[in-house]
Amino acid sequence: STTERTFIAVKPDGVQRGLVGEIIARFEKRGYKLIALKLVSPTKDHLETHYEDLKGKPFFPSLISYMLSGPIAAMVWEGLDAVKTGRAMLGATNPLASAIGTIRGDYAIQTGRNICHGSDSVESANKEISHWFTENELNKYNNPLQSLIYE
Ligand code: YYY
Ligand code: MG
Repeated sequence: STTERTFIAVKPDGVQRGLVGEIIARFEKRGYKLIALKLVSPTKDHLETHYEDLKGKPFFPSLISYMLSGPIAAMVWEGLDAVKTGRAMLGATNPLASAIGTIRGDYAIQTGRNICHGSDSVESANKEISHWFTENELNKYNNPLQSLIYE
């Protein structure tokens, strides 16, 4: 559906490297609709819940300290197949395995500094969106461009 939503975040390295605008621009230009956007410094608890499925992995502690190393640009994008296409736009988890033309494939080298996050399913997108945003922060507006993007 054209109202599918995904949670996309620019991680601390991406923010500090000045890649927020570039990443937003790619989603804007593709035709996705921006629903929510904020720069946040979440608690350790918040990040551990966000990555709770990875608790127990050897890289979990370093992942959490990486995510705590600076502010994160959190956003929600809406549109047809937003979750799957969002992941395709980010590229593979390991940037060296990401195709050129993807965000990670163009701007990152190592898995532990892969600059961005994207929900991996509609179910986790809904969970992540409500974990990072309040209902009030999810903006409701009509974007007339949608009639040019969808047939
Ligand atoms: O969804 P995605 O970010 O592509 O990968 P996940 O398997 O969910 O892992 C989340 C996050 O953890 C990844 O973006 C980097 C980090 N990580 C790591 O540091 N080392 C690994 N071997 C796997 C993941
Ligand atoms: Mg993931």
